[in-house]
Amino acid sequence: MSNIDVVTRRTTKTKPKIERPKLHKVILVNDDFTPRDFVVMILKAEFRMTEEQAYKVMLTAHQRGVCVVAVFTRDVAETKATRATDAGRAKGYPLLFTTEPEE
Ligand code: TYC
Repeated sequence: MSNIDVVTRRTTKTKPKIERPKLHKVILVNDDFTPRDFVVMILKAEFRMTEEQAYKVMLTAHQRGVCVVAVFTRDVAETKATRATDAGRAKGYPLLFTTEPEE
């Protein structure tokens, strides 16, 4: 290719916009019926918490009404909240985990 053939192309560079997926909180809701030990057991099993972490989260929900358990992408948060709520329901407890998007 000789120099005379060299053409200048206009290139429009579009910067790919990679958005961070919004994180969602899993929230533990207090009730008057689910045994404390059962709440701790579910927190350990579903959210991979230590006994100490799970106890603190359970106690915060017990005293304040709700406690943020952890944050995940929406799918993971919803799946974990549903599984944990269903585990309570299977034993006849009204244990409830909800999700909400982080600001
Ligand atoms: N309040 C329950 C009790 O006194 C224990 C409990 C704690 C239940 C937290 C739910 O999210 C909860 N047995």
